[in-house]
Amino acid sequence: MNVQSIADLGPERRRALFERDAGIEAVRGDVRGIVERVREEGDVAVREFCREFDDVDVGNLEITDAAERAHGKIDAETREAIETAAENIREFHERQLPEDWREEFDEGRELGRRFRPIERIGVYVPGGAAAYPSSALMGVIPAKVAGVETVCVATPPAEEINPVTLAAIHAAGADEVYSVGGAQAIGALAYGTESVTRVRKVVGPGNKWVTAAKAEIRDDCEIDFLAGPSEILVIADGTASSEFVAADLLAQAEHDENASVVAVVTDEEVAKAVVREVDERAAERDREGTIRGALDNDASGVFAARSMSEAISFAEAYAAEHLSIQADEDEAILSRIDSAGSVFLGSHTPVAAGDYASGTNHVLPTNGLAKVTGGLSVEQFLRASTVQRLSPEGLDSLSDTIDTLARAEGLEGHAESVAVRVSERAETEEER
Ligand code: HSO
Ligand code: ZN
Repeated sequence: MNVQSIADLGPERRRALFERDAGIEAVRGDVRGIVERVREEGDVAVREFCREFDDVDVGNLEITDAAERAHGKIDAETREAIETAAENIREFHERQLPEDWREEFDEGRELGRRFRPIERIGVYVPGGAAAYPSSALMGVIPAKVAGVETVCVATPPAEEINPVTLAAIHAAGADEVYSVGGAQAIGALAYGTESVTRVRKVVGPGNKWVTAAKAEIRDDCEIDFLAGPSEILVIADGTASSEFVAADLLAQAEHDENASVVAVVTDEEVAKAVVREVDERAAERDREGTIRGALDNDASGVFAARSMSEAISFAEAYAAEHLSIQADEDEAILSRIDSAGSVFLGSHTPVAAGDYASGTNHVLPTNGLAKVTGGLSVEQFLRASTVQRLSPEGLDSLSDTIDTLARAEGLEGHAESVAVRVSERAETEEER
């Protein structure tokens, strides 16, 4: 890696950086076939795909009991770490619960909102090479906090499914657990099979097949959003520790060779030190291959900014999944940025803290989606109804407005539904 100046970036590089693509389009065709077969053939197709892709003959698809047992099987230290993380995640998400409200706006015009949980939710928990027990906590806990009655988890089958993943699924409070992964899992959750009752919404991260399958089902079943490979953008100035910045880049780079890891630095010396540090440390890591892949892709790099304003414009255009600000005036910088999935302020706030344990959610918008959405939250598991009540006076004072607009739309019936009430009231008043 070299330090590159933002001023020198050509249009192609800018496109790679600012119009990132999860690479899901390439697998859409194959995934469509899988989802359709699951929809038509149910369990038979699910079992066949488990054999083909996971090399496992699954017996019972439902493994809820196994998840319960796994909790007792893992070591005490891991169980405690799961509990601590779960507690922090629960606390943060409880804070997000909205309250029902009703308020009189003008006399006789009472309006409000009421929130009700979605009944059945499907949470995908990645397994296999990338087993993420932490993602089980991030998907299931907010749903349970929202009051979802049945949270179904799907996780890939294996000769022996990672017991820590199973234990985390159980600790998070999942109600049903299924041993099915990939696109076939998303199809089963969205359309149901003999063993899996269909859900109303599917959430959670996954590889490109899982993500493509979510894109495939979204006309028939709600989804959270399409979450692609990890991203981090660090804004750093001359006060930043190059060692810390490099460590954060390396951490997200180890997820996936398609991860996008970026530092934008206003101090030339710090920028050079970050590059040096990243190169040296990468060589010492077990996952060096994946890390190098991520560092070398066109959506990654260490960039020199001529001013903090230039760095901020870059970060705003990039709209990172994770934005880390390791600079003197971090709060002032943050106040100038609107687009970021999750923000990490100061040099003692590594992204890994949010990945696991501080309490915020790690299922976050990637590929610039932070321009339009935030990460997984309690609200995603709720639907809001509006409620209203008008008194006779309240309706009276709106009647002219409604009448004029209804007639402008040529909808006489609408106007009349108001008029019958207003005239009835006028008559009873006359009689008195
Ligand atoms: N950084 C990942 C989440 C994760 N990290 C899971 C560790 N385990 C995407 O936000
Ligand atoms: Zn991570």
